Amino acid sequence: MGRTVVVGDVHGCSAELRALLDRLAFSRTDDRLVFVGDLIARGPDTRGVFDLVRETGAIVVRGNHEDRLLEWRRAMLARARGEFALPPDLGRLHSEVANALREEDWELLAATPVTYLLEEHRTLVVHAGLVPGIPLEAQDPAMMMRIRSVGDRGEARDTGGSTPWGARYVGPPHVVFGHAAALEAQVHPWATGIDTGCVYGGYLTAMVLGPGEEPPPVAHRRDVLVSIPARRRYFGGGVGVGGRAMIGEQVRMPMHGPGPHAARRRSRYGHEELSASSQPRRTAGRGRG
Ligand SMILES: [Mn+2]
Repeated sequence: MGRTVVVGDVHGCSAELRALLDRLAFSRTDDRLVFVGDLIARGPDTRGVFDLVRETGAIVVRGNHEDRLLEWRRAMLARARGEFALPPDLGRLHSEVANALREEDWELLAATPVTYLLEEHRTLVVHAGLVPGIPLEAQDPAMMMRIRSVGDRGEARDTGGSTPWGARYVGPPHVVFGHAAALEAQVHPWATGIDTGCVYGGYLTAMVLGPGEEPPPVAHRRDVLVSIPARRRYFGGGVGVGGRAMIGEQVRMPMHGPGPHAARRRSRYGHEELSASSQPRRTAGRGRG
């Protein structure tokens, strides 16, 4: 068995996904690929991402975007059978995705689990996160695809807040998640958020673990993270330039590329990645995922 590569929210950014796998010299025979979900929508090439998932035999954990499409699909199929069903209003963006998906894409989506346990790494992959203090088997799947923060009394919130859920969570297992986009990975003692906003012009980030390796302590967590910059901004979610992570927040920056926030250092893989020192701490943006 080779490495395990867990990839953050792709949102149709197939070119960046290919570039990331190339940079890792990903081996389709030896390495294992896992996605945190939200493969689809907002970006340019959802179909190309599905093709890559099939080519690599990857595991896909269900994101809130996939969940919404599946809910729509279930209702439409029920209607076709003459049953009463109210499909959710998909909106233009998701309607385009729904129309672009092929039968094999739907089958792949329908088979996605809400969580995936990587036993050898003592790590759980989930799209958005867990409610701290609640056993895994008692977690609400809908919230596991949507949680961002916890309130003063520890209650789960699907909006950004001052306390990211990961800051309160105590494992094991370690949790790798996406959904809450920010230019820098979220690094907590027992959780790592790897949605670095590729579709918003940020980065596509992966956690790369060797055989049997567990995510290292906070001080060394970034040693197992590899990021590549987006080729452009595909969706106006508001990644700030100049190092300000404003994804999905009120700040709107002019449309242009990855921008000057891209201070980098060399990782152990010899790749560019986000610099811990020159990036803002995770105080600002939590994306809409
Ligand atoms: Mn999401």
